[in-house]
Amino acid sequence: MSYSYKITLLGDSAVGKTSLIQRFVEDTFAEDYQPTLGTDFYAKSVYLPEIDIEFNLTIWDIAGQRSFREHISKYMSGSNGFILVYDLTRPPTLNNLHTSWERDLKEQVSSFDSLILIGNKNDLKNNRKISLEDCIAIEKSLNACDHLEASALSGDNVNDAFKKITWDIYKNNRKKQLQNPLI
Ligand code: G3D
Ligand code: MG
Repeated sequence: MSYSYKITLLGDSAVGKTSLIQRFVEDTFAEDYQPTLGTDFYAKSVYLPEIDIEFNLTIWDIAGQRSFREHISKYMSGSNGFILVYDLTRPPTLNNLHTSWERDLKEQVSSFDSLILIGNKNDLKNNRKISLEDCIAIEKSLNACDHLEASALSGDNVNDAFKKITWDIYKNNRKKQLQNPLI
């Protein structure tokens, strides 16, 4: 049996969405910043040894600029999971997850299986401006399955974040199927 999931990354411009995807998909980090225009998507499979299953992931990278926001519902629909990304050195990017991106999600996506939070750029230890308490408060209010601090630059926690959300989607899908075997 093969499993295919769509995972979409959301968050403000320049928090590192494209960099996280590139680290995960190609294990590279590009210094030259090319803002994402519109939408890109990538494919990568991930193997979870605990359950001996390989998952085919399609990962969608959506531009953070406000001008694209009204068009994004069609890209977000059908996503099994969302990765909400903020920048540990810029507090407004965390608050915007709560006030702006979460609102878009609620308005535009009827249902999804999992949501995880990534605080990116944890390599910039001296520039960190967000406390752990603030992150945990937002994690709770968004009802996220987990919250990870990661770095696309060093690679820290990047694979783990994608594996965790894959596992959580799988688990929640199984739960739904057991509750309603006709799905
Ligand atoms: P976006 O797709 O969310 O808009 P990008 O963000 O992936 O394009 O990254 C925006 C900027 O942040 C880029 O820098 C990129 O190199 C940097 N960046 C992304 N991830 C990390 C990280 O983990 N650590 C550090 N230190 N920088 C990161 P520039 O300078 O090109 O704007
Ligand atoms: Mg981008």
